[in-house]
Amino acid sequence: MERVVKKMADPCDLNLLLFGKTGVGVSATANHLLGVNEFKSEQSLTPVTERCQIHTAEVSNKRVTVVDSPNFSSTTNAKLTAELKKGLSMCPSGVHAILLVFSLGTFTTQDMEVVSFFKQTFGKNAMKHTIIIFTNGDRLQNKTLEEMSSENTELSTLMKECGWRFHVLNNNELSNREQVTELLGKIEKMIAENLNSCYTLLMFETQSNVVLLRLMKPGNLYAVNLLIVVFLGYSNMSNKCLFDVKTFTYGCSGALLAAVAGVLPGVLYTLFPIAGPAGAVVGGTFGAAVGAAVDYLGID
Ligand SMILES: Nc1nc2c(ncn2[C@@H]2O[C@H](COP(=O)(O)OP(=O)(O)OP(=O)(O)O)[C@@H](O)[C@H]2O)c(=O)[nH]1
Ligand SMILES: [Mg+2]
Repeated sequence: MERVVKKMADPCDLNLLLFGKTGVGVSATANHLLGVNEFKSEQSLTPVTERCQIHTAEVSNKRVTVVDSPNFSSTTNAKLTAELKKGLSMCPSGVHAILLVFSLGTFTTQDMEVVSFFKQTFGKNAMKHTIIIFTNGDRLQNKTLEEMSSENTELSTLMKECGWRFHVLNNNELSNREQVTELLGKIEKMIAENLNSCYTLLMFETQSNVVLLRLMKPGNLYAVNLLIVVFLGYSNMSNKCLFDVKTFTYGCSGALLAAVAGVLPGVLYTLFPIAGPAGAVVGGTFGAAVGAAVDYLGID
């Protein structure tokens, strides 16, 4: 069962994590929120932000801490996940809100990839802490955001999952602090609904483990086990320099026996369904190691 730790923070503190596709204005939003120029933000054909960066400033009588992150598509998913862990560890009590940033006007295939990466990496728990930010508010023109989002199923689904919490920002209009005050109001409303709980590094890591466990599906583990068995048969055959079916079968049988021995405790412990195949893999590997040692020592 997933452990959800609710951490309380000083009500005057506000921790925010910003994340989005590269170039949509994540760092510009971070600067705009804090009224600073701490996060490098510029028009560029290559990603500008490469590491998570934290900065705290006082905004509307609150100590607001913002973590800017390297954005989706600027690195591999594994590296990005590791960097996001570092970012979350910068706020030990967790973040009150995740601001998921998109740019108004277009919603491309890459934006959809951001959405699926976000859902998979941050997990369901993150949704109640998420507010969607649309930058380039200067491009909204005559349509309402509801009208625009209804044109794209993925976007409207995401907005629904985030409880229709969104905010439009024009980062070019820095003198208009009203936009920031309004956003802080939305964040505070969400925090109250979440009883001041935070999205924590633990939740993020638990989600990463869930993704890892999905890869360890019983089917995958049995396939790995089969490979080990065949490999031991082959290595037994080549070690003995006897390239015949009998020697190959002996090798396979050794690994198979060890695999069965490994699978039994797993199957008995039925509460954990991957324990059976995982036991087979461990058993098979052990069988392979013993087989190799026996061959190496010349025992027949
Ligand atoms: N017109 C307009 N430009 C914006 C807005 N927000 C950001 N920009 C511009 O978009 C460009 C990219 O902004 P960044 O903040 O560097 O974008 P980022 O998402 O942090 O990008 P990387 O760090 O490179 O991944 C900059 O030139 C910003 O001035 C906005 O609301 N309106
Ligand atoms: Mg940036």
